[in-house]
Amino acid sequence: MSKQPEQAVSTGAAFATRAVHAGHAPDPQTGAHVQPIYATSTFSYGTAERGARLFAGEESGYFYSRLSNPTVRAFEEKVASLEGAADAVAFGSGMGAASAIALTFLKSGDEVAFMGPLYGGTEGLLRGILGRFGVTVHDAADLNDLKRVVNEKTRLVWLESPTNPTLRVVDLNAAADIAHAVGALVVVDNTFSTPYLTRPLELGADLVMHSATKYLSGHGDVIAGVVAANADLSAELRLHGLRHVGSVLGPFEAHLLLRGMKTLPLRMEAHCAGAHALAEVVKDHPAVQAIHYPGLPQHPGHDLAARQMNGKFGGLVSLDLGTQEAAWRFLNALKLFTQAVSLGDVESLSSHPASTTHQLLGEETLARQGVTPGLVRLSVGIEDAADLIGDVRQALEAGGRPH
Ligand code: 3LM
Repeated sequence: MSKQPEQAVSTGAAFATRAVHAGHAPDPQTGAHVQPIYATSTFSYGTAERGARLFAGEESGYFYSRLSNPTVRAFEEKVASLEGAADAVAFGSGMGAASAIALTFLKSGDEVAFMGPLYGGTEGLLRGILGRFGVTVHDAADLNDLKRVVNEKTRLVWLESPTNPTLRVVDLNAAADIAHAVGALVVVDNTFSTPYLTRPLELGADLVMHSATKYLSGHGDVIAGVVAANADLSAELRLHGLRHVGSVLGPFEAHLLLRGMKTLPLRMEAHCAGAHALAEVVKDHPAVQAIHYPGLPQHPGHDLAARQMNGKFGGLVSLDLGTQEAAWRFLNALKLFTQAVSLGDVESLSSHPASTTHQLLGEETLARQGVTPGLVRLSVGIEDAADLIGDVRQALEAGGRPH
């Protein structure tokens, strides 16, 4: 058995090759073909001298799984490779990643600007918690508004594209220019696009975060988060946001993520094709008052999405059915789309954002951000598109008639 570690995949390899191979290689000791699960909290450093060197950062190596673990490290390296980042740091959830960014890079007196809507939990963090620590938060309606609210105190500009749940496409390059003009760092939550469609670091972002719970995992069996960035920002985030805050990803979850990410390109192709086909069919249905899908030419962000999302438009479709009653009737009539929050799973999921994921934002904010009572969010899975379209059609028919 060879003791030589095999070459990790080269950075020049294509995306699908890196999705399969980046971050791990057959284990040099055993030849194990899949990255082993290192279920250990601590690592023997052998001598007191080596322990001191590890803690002083004079020698690199594993010594405690809150700081680093080989299975988790493989996941971080795979994400870094796919996002085109120097490094990545894994967290126990998407919200763990978001709060680590806030606690690492903000201090009292700083300001944060975001372009809403963001995922309800992220807005909850920004609006509900940061104010208590003396951080001022601005909600910008569009790029002009963003330009107006940023100033020399702005430390972070927080963006999502497409937005959850309204699927607005944000011009990341233009927003990054506005942020950098005042010296702010740009955080892009890339959960909805995934690096297969959009690589925000190439468009000027400084930190790219994910709820890895969603498309990166793809199978609805793990809660996880991750942030990709350059070496300096990653090191700061690992030291303060991970080591001193502690939202840690476990090795079993990292294993599931590594397995899921190998098929990210295949799954994204299927999600995008299914969502596009569904949007084309239901857009003219009389029960649909508005449809939000960046792949439709009438979507205001269509041209931008075509450039920014690798010619594809994602796996989410939001429909406005006019009233909460119509939305709920529709959701209750769906058979293949499971009613559940979350998204990006191989199974199709459906939800009513105003009463679930975004409920805490309150009526006034929801109305301003377009999260209307009639809005339903469909996360299109990888089932047969004709079956999914048939299900949505029958539920639209049923939704038109009160029970
Ligand atoms: C949801 N979203 O159904 P976790 N960023 C984005 C997200 O969509 C999410 C997070 C961060 C949903 C979850 S709501 C109770 C269920 C764009 C999560 C947070 O901490 O891994 O859940 O990520 O929209």
